[in-house]
Amino acid sequence: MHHPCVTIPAALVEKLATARHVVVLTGAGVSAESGVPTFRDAQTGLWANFKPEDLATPSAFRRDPKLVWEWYAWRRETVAKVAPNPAHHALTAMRGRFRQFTLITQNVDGLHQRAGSEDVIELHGNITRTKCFQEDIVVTEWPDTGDLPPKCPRCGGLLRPDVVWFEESLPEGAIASALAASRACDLFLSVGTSTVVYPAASLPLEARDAGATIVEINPQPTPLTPKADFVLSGPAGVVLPVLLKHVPA
Ligand code: BJW
Repeated sequence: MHHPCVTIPAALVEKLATARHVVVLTGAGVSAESGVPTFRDAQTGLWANFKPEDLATPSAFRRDPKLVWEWYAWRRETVAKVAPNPAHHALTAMRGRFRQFTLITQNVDGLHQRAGSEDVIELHGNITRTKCFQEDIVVTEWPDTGDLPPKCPRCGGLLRPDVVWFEESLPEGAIASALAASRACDLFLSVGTSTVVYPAASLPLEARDAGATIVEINPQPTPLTPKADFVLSGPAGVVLPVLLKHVPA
């Protein structure tokens, strides 16, 4: 897909030709063109009156586990119905073109993997997995008792999605590898993320402090924008395929 409005600056083309380790951090914007609503977009339909910030927390789950479970069930259905878009596919294709390539995502939708990306670092978990709220272990099967949320087959605790809520820590291995890659890369792409949620938002800053070139791909400005070396303002599904064309095969 070519888009006449996207021009890649010559200095970035040069950087793409010489970069040895590229890190990409993605956020909800990368899945927007697949039809997955972003986090800070107004929600629609049934969920229009709820703010994600008020649902994606342990206290929300304690207060009203059924509500939170049903919100995730609804989102799980959306994710199952949609497909990866040209942004996901461009990132999958990019991998083999650099000596080292690290794909880090804040998304829980698994669309990078469905587009064929391997070794994706998932910072905020995956909505298709379920774990026990009590024991914090992944559960793959449970008896259908009609309870919502369903109960843990081991301990009877409530089941919840295996995602990272506010105030919870990120999976240790995931954030450690993400941080190490960000500090070691020479080119860092921040794609479709508002860069307001920490610690994920610190990754481009760490990369920048370590001397990497920072590229932001987003139709809207973010707190990272003034700190980026290049800003490609547009939808990821349009910009990334154009960018890919400038990466030597
Ligand atoms: C497009 C597009 C297109 C649209 N193409 N782009 C330091 C400072 C301040 C606060 C903190 C701090 N450290 C920790 C905190 C607290 C908190 C935090 O960051 N709060 C801030 C909001 C103030 N962080 C945490 O609590 C984290 N845990 C933690 O730090 O543990 C230690 C601790 C323990 C005890 C107490 C306190 C701390 C955990 C954060 C977990 C975040 N979880 C969520 C939910 C996941 C599950 C689920 O999906 O339900 O993760 S929140 C939500 O935000 C989700 C996302 O991954 C994350 C980031 O959002 P993202 O992806 O950037 O989406 P949007 O919607 O914000 O933006 C979309 C962007 O796309 C926009 O810019 C659009 O313009 C753009 N766009 N169309 C390209 N076509």
